[in-house]
Amino acid sequence: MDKIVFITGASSGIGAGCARKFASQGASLILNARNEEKLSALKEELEQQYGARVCLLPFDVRDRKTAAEALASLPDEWKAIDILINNAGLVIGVDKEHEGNLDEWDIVIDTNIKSLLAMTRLVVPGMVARGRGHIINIGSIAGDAAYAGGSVYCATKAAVKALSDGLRIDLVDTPLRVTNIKPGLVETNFSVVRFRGDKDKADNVYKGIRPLTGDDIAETVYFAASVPEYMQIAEMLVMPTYQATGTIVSRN
Ligand code: 8X3
Repeated sequence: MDKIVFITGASSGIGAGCARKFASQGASLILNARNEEKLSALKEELEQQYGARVCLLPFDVRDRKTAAEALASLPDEWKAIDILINNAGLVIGVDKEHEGNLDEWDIVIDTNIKSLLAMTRLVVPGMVARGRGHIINIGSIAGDAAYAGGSVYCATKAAVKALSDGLRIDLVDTPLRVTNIKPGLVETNFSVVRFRGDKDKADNVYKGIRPLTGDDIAETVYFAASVPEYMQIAEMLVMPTYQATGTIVSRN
């Protein structure tokens, strides 16, 4: 795949899985995350393992000004981004809507919604001008229906669905494509952050079920990116076999 792929939140989980998958298929990668050390290690791995071309853009996606400056600073040969994977996202806590911490929710809302929107706003005009591009948003099964302890997170992922659908409408007269990938139970650092670092509680989320991995989701992202240009995968809901909805899971 001879494309330039820009991935936010690329230092671990689904983002790192996507980096590996796209690198293995010959894509050139612009990798973003806050953790510069992890990004550098991933760059080295991708260069050694796949001979991939990798450019690092470490910044916090919530920092709009730095994001704009970082993208503007890209060398010319990296500017024509073909695929934007809006992956950076998180949740903190499982509090009830009327009891939770507004400052934590600011972080969740700012990252999952406003940063995704900002990256879209920064990257998509160039795609429109070039007449090619694909925006792949990492939504969630949580965007389909609210569940206990997930109110704000579910709302942000419902927003990702609306932003994906809205962008698809806005781009309907262009060759650009928009995809919303909605993972169910995927074992990454996600639950550790949700439970504020409590590894035991995080492990419990995946107890008695074989969860998906970041690499599994990366396969679906790559599939959406590699179907013929006349085809647009609008959405994909992807979950373990023993999961039926955001809350119905068969464990043994
Ligand atoms: C993460 C999946 O099951 O925690 O988006 O809602 S879940």
